[in-house]
Amino acid sequence: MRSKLNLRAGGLLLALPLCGCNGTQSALHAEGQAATALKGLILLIVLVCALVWIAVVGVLFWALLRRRTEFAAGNKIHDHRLRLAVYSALAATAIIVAGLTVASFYATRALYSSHPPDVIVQAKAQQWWWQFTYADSENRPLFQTANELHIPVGKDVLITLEALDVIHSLWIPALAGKQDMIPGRRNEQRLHAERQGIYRGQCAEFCGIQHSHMALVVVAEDEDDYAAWLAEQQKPAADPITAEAEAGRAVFLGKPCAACHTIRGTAAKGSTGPDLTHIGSRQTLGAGLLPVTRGSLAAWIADPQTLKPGNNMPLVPLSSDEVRQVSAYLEGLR
Ligand code: HEC
Ligand SMILES: [Cu+2]
Repeated sequence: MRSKLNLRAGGLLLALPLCGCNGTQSALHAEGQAATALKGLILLIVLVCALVWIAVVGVLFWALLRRRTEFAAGNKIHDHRLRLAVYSALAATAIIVAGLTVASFYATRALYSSHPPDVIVQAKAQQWWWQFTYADSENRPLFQTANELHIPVGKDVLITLEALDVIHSLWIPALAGKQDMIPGRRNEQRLHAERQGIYRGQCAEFCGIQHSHMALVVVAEDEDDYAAWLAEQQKPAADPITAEAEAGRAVFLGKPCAACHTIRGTAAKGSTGPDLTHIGSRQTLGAGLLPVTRGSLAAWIADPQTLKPGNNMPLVPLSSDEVRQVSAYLEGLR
């Protein structure tokens, strides 16, 4: 009974890694140029190592079986045959290592492109969210957003990477390799999505208590959808259309919220937290923590420290009416 249970538990444990393979965040579901090059390299190395393993284990068994019969016959292995075997193994090792080195050189080269990019985004990582600034072709900032990237399919996107506090790392496995974001240093990442889709990325360098809740969404869309999104995002915030949302705006502007958050077109010009100008159009809040809905906005505003303990937004005491009004206002910011 016990061993059966153990077996089952073992089976479950073995199956656990498979849960990670559902596509939106998997290096094995490559949908970007860089990710495709990396996937080829991963599969090549796994294949070669598997063949080497099979060969080594095969020789081991052969030796074990042979030893008995040889012993029985009182034979000794001839010196020159032993030497030949050792030299061939050395040569095979050198060839395999050199071959994999060349393969990884070419795969790495495919990650960098010297083309001028079609889109430039400046990314700043901080505990525990991503700030994205879209820029024009001269790298002049157009607008800011957070935790969600939109990119046009088939175009070259350059992301400049900075970190404001500790080391973070940007990793969108289905699109590209991983690149560190280091305070005081500028790194770069190229994205080139081959297919439309929504991909998930994740901070890949342990950066503190909420590291696991530092995710991002990447929406790869066709050129028209991308252009429409870009145009919407550049606009200032929509005016509230209900009395409740109108009251919510007044609460937001009258409370410390406005000191930490920017809502373009209003007096809120803070920069400690994410730009909320179009928060209602984003898929998630809290860097992938919850989907954006009226309810999750209210829950977040009422108590951000229970939903994402230790994050840098303090609890701002509001009455339940105020929470309702502010969440109505923010949900309307599409
Ligand atoms: C001391 C600065 C500060 C104050 C005050 C503050 N916030 Fe925040 N806020 C933050 C930070 C930092 C985050 C990002 C937290 C994270 O995801 O780790 C955030 C996140 C948010 C988000 C989620 C945004 C996103 O894209 O994920 C919303 C919505 C929000 N704040 C609304 C408010 C409202 C409403 C108030 C006032 C009641 C307020 N904030 C007060 C700093 C602040
Ligand atoms: Cu991080």
